[in-house]
Amino acid sequence: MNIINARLRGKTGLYRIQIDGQRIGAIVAQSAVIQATGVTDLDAGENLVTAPFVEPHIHLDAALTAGEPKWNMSGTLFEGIERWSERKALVTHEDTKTRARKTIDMLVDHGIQHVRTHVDVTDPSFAALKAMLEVREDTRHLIDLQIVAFPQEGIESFKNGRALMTEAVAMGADVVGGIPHFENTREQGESSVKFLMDLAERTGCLVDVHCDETDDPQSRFLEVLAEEARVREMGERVTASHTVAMGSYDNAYCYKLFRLLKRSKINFVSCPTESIHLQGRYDGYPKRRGLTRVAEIDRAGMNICFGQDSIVDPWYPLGNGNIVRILEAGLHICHMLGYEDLKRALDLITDNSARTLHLGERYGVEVGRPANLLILSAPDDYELIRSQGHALVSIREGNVIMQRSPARVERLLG
Ligand code: 17E
Ligand code: FE2
Repeated sequence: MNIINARLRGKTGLYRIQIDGQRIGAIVAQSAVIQATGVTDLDAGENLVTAPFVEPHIHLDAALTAGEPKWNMSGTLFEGIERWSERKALVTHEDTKTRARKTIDMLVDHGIQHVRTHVDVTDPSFAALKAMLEVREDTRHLIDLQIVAFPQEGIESFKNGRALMTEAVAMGADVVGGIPHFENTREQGESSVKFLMDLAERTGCLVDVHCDETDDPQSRFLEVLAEEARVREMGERVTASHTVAMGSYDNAYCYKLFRLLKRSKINFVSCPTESIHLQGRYDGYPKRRGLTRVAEIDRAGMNICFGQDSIVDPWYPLGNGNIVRILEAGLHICHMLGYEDLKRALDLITDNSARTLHLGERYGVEVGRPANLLILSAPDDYELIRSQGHALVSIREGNVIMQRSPARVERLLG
């Protein structure tokens, strides 16, 4: 199979991408637009062909539970955790699998093929984790799923938290999580980070910590995580999610912090729609945006990407799987609508996210890599955002797994 008349990010002109079985066999420059020949060609129509979109941060175990049994009325993270704790008591194996599968379908419909999901393991029954380990296998033909052992109610401040984390990794979680800002004391927050880094180092897991997801400028567990990563030389395998307290740090502290962050080589995930909704809730006016310093992290040469976090759960009532919507919102909220940012905006939901997930050579439009590709509805990053475009075709290991027909509008008067 060939994809013809394709534009590639960072390159000029048109290309033919030859797919040999499950791999990209060749990428050949075309001198002009060519005609498709039957079923062997997919015509990109002079639009972008990219590697799949990535969802680097979502909670599939909680998806589609908003309002069950009660709605989050304050819109805060902390009420979300309370509401989820009530819903968690009702979680079953089948309920989790059904909701996760529905949500994965939404992601696939928007061109996502790589997903990192946090799964709450502060539950001695491990009902959600057991279900999600099955979902990881059941959906391999659609997505690569990384499972984070996520201690929603704390490692130190939840009963047997350390043992639950250790057991979750032994059961097959890929990534070690944490939530230091939610632990009862600062000491517990610090010791939880040291514990989870030990666990990851011992088991070879990646690390992704919900870190400083609060407007409290005193929440400074990011420096602990970064220093642990630096000393152990694990930074490229470590991710700090949210870090929204950084939006409230003063510049003097942040200047010093950035030196450590750069040396640590850790990755960052921001969930802009979630954070603009959950944070700033204890402010009057002026009201903080409650996001991390996305543009500044990017400008400093560090790796940052965007995630959706929630789809219709106790923390966020909306969401439909469309990561381009998150990108558009994030660019607005983070003051990143400058031309230079728009030109390369897709980095934030493709290459940067793939680096966060440590996908290495399993990802990218390069000869020899898996034929996991999207045909988009626009010729470049800027136009995809402006037109609120979509992935029109999603190809996985050489097979078309999703095709979207663009909406057709009829003008009745000129
Ligand atoms: N849990 C948490 O601690 N923070 C979040 N943003 C979500 C779940 C969605
Ligand atoms: Fe999260």
